[in-house]
Amino acid sequence: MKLIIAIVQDEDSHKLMNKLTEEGFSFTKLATTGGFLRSGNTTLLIGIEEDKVDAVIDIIERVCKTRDQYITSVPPAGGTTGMFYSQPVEVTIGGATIFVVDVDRFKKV
Ligand code: 2BA
Repeated sequence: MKLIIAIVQDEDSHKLMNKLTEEGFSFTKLATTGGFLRSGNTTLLIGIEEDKVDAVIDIIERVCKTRDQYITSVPPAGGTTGMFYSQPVEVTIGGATIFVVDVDRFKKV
């Protein structure tokens, strides 16, 4: 058993969840925040058999797009000071950041 942790952009999340559901995969959606941009993204936890990992990654690759975003500053986590750039900086976000981890034990009670 494997757990895929997929961090995707909010813009792609509905289409990805629809596609995973259509294909019969179970998952949990978490509303998350990127540490660099401090803006919302979506993390999906997808528990699956090892032989299905590639199929899920294929779906994620097909659905999730890269997008360029210009930022002029990195918002502070909680205070009023942050890091400011004199020029807008372009960052390319996504398609998706994917971790595949082993699951020692999986049990539903
Ligand atoms: P954020 O941390 O908000 O990062 C958004 C985008 O900003 C990143 O896109 C990358 O292009 C850029 N970026 C991130 N850190 C940077 C830095 N120190 N300097 C310059 N540019 C930087 P992605 O790489 O596609 O990442 C999208 C989201 O995936 C991230 O949002 C974060 O939530 C997650 N992520 C990426 N790598 C991760 C990792 N190693 N561990 C955990 N989460 C990760």
